Amino acid sequence: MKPRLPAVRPPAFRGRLHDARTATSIGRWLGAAIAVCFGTGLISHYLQHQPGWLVDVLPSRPVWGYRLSQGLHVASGIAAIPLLLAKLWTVYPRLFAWPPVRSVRHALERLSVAVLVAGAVFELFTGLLNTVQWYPWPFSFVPVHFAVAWLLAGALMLHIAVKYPEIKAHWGARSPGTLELPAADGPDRRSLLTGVAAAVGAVTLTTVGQALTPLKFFDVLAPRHPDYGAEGLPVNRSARAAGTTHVDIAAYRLSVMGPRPYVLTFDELSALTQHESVLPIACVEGWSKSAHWTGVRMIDLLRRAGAPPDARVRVVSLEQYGAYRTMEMGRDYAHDPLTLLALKLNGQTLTADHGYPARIIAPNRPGVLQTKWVTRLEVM
Ligand SMILES: Nc1nc2c(c(=O)[nH]1)N[C@H]1C(S)=C(S)[C@@H](COP(=O)(O)O)O[C@H]1N2
Ligand SMILES: [Mo]
Repeated sequence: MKPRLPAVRPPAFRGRLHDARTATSIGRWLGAAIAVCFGTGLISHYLQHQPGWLVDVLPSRPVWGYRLSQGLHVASGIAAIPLLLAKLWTVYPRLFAWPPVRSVRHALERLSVAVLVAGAVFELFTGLLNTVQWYPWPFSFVPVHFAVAWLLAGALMLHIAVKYPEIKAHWGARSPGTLELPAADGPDRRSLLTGVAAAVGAVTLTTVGQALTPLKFFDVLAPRHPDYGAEGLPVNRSARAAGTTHVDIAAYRLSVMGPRPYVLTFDELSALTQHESVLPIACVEGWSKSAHWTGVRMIDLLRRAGAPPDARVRVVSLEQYGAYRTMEMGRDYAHDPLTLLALKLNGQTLTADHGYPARIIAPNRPGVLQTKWVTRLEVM
């Protein structure tokens, strides 16, 4: 005998694919992806927009920290897209539930779902477009993406709380005691879940190589490929866009302001003790690549200016306009022996696109703070 269908389910949605068990199966993976995305998003936000009280606490190690965290942020966000679509497809018959509001709990549930769906769609959409640096909206991406992330996190907690009884009933591999559902999973559910897993695998495999270089061969869909760019390293803001294509090297000066300020020509800078660091550029947009950098240690430049051991430093670029022409470094970063004012990349003089004549490279740092075309350091 067929189990009786609940009255709220219209006849068109008879299959098991729209039931609470399927919703739970997909929901826990979606929830996990959102949790990873949220956590790594917070890390990214606070590393890039360091609030005053954090500046001197943020660690410059591990060197690969930001690369891992931002790689996970973008990968979990991309994986969440097919998961969200599958989840919405699974639960959409509930949109037509009648009556629309049955109780206070039900009203709360529907409200949280509305915020949840809108927030999730907004975050994944704006995040995805940000990876291709396309901003077809009138607001600024970072503060809005950040604010809606909190809204989404709140709505998700509420949703989990409201749905807790159903989630609990359907969590296990088999759910004995749930009358609505027979113990065995039909091939329809298994096919759906396999299809969703395949979709997640496919979008992950074809994009994750932008940060996880051993998989770069499969990187056919990500906006960047780790190997395409001058000196085998992608370029975000080009010298042409920044107006720094033709730096007159005879006129170039590095000024270091501090208790004992000084000015160096490019030749004098090149004559200082050179050090090597192997560090990645890890762009907030998701691509990342490690490279071999040669240059003068920041700590040596600061000591020479008589900077105290807990000094921060402000870095100024030759670039005239642009959001990233200046940047500040906390104590840990400024005094990390791996932090360089780099003059060479992979053994060759920097190209204009990579920041000729001199650029910052520091460990565990978002790409946007790896300032190019550096002309001034200010001890703070
Ligand atoms: N002066 C300046 N430096 C900059 C930028 C910029 O716009 N202006 N962009 C940053 C960003 S977003 C990234 S990801 C890195 C990329 O470095 P690359 O182009 O050498 O790979 O440079 C950073 N340095
Ligand atoms: Mo970047």
